Amino acid sequence: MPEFHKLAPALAKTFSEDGVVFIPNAIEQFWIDRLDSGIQKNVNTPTERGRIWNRDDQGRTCFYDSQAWREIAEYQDFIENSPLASLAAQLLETNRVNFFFDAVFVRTPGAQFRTPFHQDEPYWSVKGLDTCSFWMPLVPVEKKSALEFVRGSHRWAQEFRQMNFGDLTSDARDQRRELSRKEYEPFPDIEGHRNDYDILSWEMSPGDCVAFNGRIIHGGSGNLSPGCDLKVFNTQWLGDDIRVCFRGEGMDPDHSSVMREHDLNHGDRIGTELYPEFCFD
Ligand SMILES: O=C(O)CCC(=O)C(=O)O
Repeated sequence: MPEFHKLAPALAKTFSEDGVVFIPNAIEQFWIDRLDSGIQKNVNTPTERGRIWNRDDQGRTCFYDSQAWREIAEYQDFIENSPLASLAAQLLETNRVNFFFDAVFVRTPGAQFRTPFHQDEPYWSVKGLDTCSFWMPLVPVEKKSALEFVRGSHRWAQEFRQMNFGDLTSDARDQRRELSRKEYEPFPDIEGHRNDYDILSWEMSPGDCVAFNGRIIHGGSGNLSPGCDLKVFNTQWLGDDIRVCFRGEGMDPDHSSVMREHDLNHGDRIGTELYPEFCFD
């Protein structure tokens, strides 16, 4: 049974309106230490999905891996027993959430690489508004190095052309196709017109997390001061309106094969042992 961490109800309203909330002291030190040891294992022995997202000319890197939770006991323990499931359920104002997947972003000291602005849910094998992701640093983060969010953008109606991360990482697994029959809006140039947008970010300490909707525009992180590294453990959770969605553009992570093996097809409600369910009655 996961721990329950009671949130002030006002946070769910802010989450719904802004698409993002900062939750100080969400996680106890016990979990930070546990995840820290999990990340160490993960970096030393990446899964087949692990990759260096960016390496600069000084050898500083940003490592990415995902869906390692069944292989790394510390991650599995955290997902099944930490208060995160309860936080997701409260923010999504439901009593039932499913775990979707984990991801880690590990930058070496001084790494400057910033993740381009994007939305997450358009890349996924599911569709819907009821999603909640947690960006959780295991080390202190200066505001200039934290993930940034465009307030309220999860509710914008446009369907934007998302970044092809394959152009950035030269990794085939990051490739995204362009669908000729689909009309996309050009992705807004947030970085070039920062003053035109309401951009939120927070200075953070280990134990704090930022919860955000999978449709909110977000990016940044990196820009680390000399000597500062950044280790982030990230989890994604799914709520009531989420349905399986196989997308022609390509998916990351692409769960279509494993979903089909578990009899989950386009349009189905999420479930099965692939996506464990947590109920809070
Ligand atoms: O930490 C980062 O650089 C990127 C994080 C991100 O885009 C995400 O968690 O969805």
